[in-house]
Amino acid sequence: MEPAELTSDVDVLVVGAGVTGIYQLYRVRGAGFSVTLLEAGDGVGGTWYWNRYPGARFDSESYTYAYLFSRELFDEWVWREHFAEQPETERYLNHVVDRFALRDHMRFGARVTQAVYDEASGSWIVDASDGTRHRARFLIAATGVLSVLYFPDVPGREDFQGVSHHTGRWPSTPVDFVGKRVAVIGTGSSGVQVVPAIAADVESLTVYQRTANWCTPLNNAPITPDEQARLRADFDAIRATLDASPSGFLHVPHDRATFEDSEEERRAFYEKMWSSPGFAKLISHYTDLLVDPAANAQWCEFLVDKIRTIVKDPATAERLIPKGHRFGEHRPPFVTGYYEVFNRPNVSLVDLKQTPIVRVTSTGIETADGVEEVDIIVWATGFDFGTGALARMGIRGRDGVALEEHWADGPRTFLGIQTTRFPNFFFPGGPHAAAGNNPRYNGDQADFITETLTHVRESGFDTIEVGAAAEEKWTSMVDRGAMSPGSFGESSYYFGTNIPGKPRKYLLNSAGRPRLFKEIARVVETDYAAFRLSRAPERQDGRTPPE
Ligand code: NA7
Repeated sequence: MEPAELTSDVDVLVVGAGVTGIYQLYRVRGAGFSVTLLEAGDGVGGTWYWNRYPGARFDSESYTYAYLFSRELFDEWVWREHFAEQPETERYLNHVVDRFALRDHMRFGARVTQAVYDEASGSWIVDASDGTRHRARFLIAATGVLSVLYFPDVPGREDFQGVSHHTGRWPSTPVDFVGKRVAVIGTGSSGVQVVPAIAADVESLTVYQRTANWCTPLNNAPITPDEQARLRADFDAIRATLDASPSGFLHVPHDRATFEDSEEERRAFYEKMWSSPGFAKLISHYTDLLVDPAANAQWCEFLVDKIRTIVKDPATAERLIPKGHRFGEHRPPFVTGYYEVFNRPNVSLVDLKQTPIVRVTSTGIETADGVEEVDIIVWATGFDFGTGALARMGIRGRDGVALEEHWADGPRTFLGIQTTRFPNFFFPGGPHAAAGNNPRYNGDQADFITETLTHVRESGFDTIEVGAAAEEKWTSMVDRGAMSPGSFGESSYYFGTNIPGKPRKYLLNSAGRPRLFKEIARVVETDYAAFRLSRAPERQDGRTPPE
């Protein structure tokens, strides 16, 4: 295929200017490749560009989520809070892009509509919604796991005449909540952030909850000048810890199991956990929290007490208590004043298991209990996780095979970065990435992809494609790991269960970073034996491509 007119003809095309795409661009530039980055939005940030709803913030510590590749960058950026709000994160990512002169390589408002592998030249032809066409030897989709919105198929959604936004496509002009009647649908990590952030402004707030979650306090705080100084002094140690941590956090694992402690000690420990920051409640918890149902139940009992103590109306408290799933079975949301909000006279909770939504009308939401008239609907109903964006980009590999067909029964990958039949195509931060602090794991993948591209170039080849055996081994390792007791449960969206018709396959890799590191080391030791490297037919010069 010969493109009519190319806007860019480069070594590498990166898709997505989120945390992973920015870093990938930085790395491949540093390795001397020419590169274009296409971004659908009008600015950088990816998740942190689109999810600008009130209350959106990190639940990984700001300085552990941030880039660690430059000490100067780490030193000069002053995070205001341990868990930064979206505007601060967006500012930070813009700062990084400008500081490292990456913006000139980026094209905004350019959503990839099609990416076709051209076998003869061993390159990708990529079309974007702004009418541009690009050719690149390597295509790297850093399109994120939470970028395709999910709207439930509720009758009448389009009929609503008021203001309506999904948390994952929040407008850049502020939404005025003051004095408005508001419905929030969905109580995952996004819903429980937005609810307390707007409760004081609105006239009324109705929260539509289908599944109650085990919410625990985020325990955010400003970073004091002393802490700022310590962070800077400890940069090397922080980086070393984060580079080695299985989940990419600084939290220190605990060394005791639940029933090794007396009831009194346990209670004190649970209080300590309740007051601990973010993911410490998973990582620094008793070692058996996620593997021993009895241990998990003890902690849940403690949380039930907390909910009943905080929420004054017993009926509301009961509805907020999760039923039928243990702590850690779903992605735990971390909250600031969420349960407390239900003590406000203007906030009410609808349990959709009792009274499901019948339809959205032009003026509100109808359940079996009648119509609740509202001015604003906030859809906090989640995303087509993991594979959503990749399956919608029109990616066509060898022999025109569509990625979404290749993955019709669920994703198949090696290292969560490549799949067979799609040479020179990589997807850091996509399906089969680890659970944990995303930038750390995705950064590992982006690093390895950069080394791989360099290896291909230095070996005089044009194309690289993972072999079927490596893909099968990695994919079955992921599928087996999904059944391990420490994994998220099958009812979590990490299995695609929130999307009707989506194959029920685990979309994370519960073996995490240690397994990734091990396999990368093996790839390097075996001189990339897991992959097939070749010369593009157009460039073979009569030489036989290596087997
Ligand atoms: P989530 O965690 O997928 O939450 C989506 C919420 O929307 C969840 O409460 C769902 O209830 C609810 N939902 C989904 N479909 C419906 C219907 N049909 N009716 C009512 N409610 C529904 O997405 P978030 O945006 O909150 O968080 C995504 C990630 O962002 C999070 O994991 C962090 O990594 C950051 P359900 O539980 O399915 O019953």
